[in-house]
Amino acid sequence: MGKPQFVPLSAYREYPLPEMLERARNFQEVMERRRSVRQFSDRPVPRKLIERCIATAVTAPSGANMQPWHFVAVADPTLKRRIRTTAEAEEQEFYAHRASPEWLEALAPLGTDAHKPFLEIAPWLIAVFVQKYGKLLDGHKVKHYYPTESVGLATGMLITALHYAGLATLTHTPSPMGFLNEILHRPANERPFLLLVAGYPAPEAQIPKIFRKPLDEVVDFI
Ligand code: IYR
Repeated sequence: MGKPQFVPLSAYREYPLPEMLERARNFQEVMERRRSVRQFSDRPVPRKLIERCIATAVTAPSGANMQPWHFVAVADPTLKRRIRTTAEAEEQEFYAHRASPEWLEALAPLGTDAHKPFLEIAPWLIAVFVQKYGKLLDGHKVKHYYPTESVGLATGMLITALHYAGLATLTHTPSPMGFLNEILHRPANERPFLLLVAGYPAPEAQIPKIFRKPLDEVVDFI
């Protein structure tokens, strides 16, 4: 069994309370400007920017610190085209047959359909995978704890990092997504979690007129 080892919490920084409130307010203002975007520009985004945002995502907490995630950042046009073609075929099935009437009704205000040109236009598609279990070099399996929750946390931080840097994103879940393992050559212990589309928004980008629930509806202080 690994013995715990401890080091001082030297990276923690305390701020005076007024400064904390100011920081929290400023960050709220930044995050309130985040919206999912479905019309992207083809303007290139350098790899180093995506890499930095992924480096932020992997600071997320994870069950037993197993870090059960894998990210594949795709800029290659041939791969993006394959992903688009395959995703659109699945989405056509989804919209025509698989989705329940109730689901289609819930999606109606978003104005989505099976047409996904952004999968080819946006400069980056970041496929996020959950490792259901880990694999040692000798092939032994390592149990992962709360892998889905952990990858959800990392993905939230990735979306935040990309937005904070100044990029637009779309959290995209073509269903089912198993084809991503095949196209991106990911092993059987990994399950696609979602596809994050990232880039500049198209100058003419429009977003659905939808609203966030008011805070008092989603929070109780007791
Ligand atoms: N995957 C489909 C449908 C879809 C599902 C949910 I849940 C959304 O929030 C949005 C869309 C699509 O991408 O069109």
